[in-house]
Amino acid sequence: MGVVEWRRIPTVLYPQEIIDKAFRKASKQADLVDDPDKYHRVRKQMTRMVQAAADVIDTTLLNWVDKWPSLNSLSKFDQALIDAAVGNDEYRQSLGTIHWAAERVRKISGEAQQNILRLRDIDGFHQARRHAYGRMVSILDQVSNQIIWLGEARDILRKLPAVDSAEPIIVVAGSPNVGKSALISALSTGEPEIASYPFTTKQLHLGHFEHRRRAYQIVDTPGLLDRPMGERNAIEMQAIAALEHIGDVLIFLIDASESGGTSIKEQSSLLVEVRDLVTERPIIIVHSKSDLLEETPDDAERLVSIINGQGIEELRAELIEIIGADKIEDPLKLPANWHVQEPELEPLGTPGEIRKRSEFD
Ligand SMILES: Nc1nc2c(ncn2[C@@H]2O[C@H](COP(=O)(O)OP(=O)(O)OP(=O)(O)O)[C@@H](O)[C@H]2O)c(=O)[nH]1
Ligand SMILES: [Mg+2]
Repeated sequence: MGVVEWRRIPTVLYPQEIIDKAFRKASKQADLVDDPDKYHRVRKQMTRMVQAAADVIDTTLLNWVDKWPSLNSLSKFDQALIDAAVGNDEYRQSLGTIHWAAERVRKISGEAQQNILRLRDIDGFHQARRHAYGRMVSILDQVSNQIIWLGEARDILRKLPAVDSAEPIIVVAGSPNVGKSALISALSTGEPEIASYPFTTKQLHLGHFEHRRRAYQIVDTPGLLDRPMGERNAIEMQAIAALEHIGDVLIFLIDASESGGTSIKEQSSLLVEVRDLVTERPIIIVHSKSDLLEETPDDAERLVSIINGQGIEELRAELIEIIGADKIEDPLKLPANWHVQEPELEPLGTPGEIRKRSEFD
């Protein structure tokens, strides 16, 4: 499971554009036919037109089906994001229908070519070609909704964050304006990428740093946790559920200066909600904007500031340590918390019984 390169997915043409492209190519192919005998020439031309048009349609459609990743091959996080963004059922169904259309068009072409072979008059050749074209257009009409869906989905999916689930991921959560994006910039080498979640108009940041050849990715959650869970719609819940599936560590950022506009009390209750949601990853609590704090809050274990750099390198070191400790160094060694069950052995019986049994073998 690597990173989904939505940006590499080819543009989706409109159904009419596919048809135009196919028929244009087919006419060019017909022009290339060179036979002094009209009967044979037209027969060859019509055969080539049908073949060429079907080839264009069929390869265009199958190329899409091919380039779009199969949902099952994706990380749970990507699946959850795609579900929230465009719907996994629609995704599967659209690709399936388009695959069906490609097969139909290929079949129509085969049938028409057979037909032309059997016919004995020039008018018949023309008619067979026209008939095949009509059937191809009708197939594309039938799947035009799916094709249009695919084009729109591509535009949405291209903006999703491209995280590589094979590399460590750090998620930064917290109330609005607490400094999530600023922290990601401070931890990142280079400018963070700008992406979006499908359910908020806010731009999210995806940064990374490297340590011992591993790329640590850091992604934030703008606009995802701005409201209490009870007030959310289904799509937003899905998005938040995606958080469950992502990341090795979650940083929960608290702005004790309250300069972001959310009271400490509200921030604490958000933390309780996040703890409920993210049960299988370590959550580390970090107090941001330490430069603005007049006194250190009692419960502040980690203080960071992007203004004077306080705590940033310490935080990075801690993240590396937490994630590194998770890694299984010896591939044969199981993690400490794994329960190894002794196999239940059948009683072997006495040596005498065993000997008797083996005599029958
Ligand atoms: N003084 C000070 N200001 C900070 C610090 N970190 C962030 N800020 C400021 O706080 C404001 C919000 O920072 P962002 O990084 O945009 O916060 P955010 O959590 O990403 O906000 P949303 O994405 O809108 O939820 C900005 O004006 C930052 O400049 C800090 O360490 N010290
Ligand atoms: Mg932000």
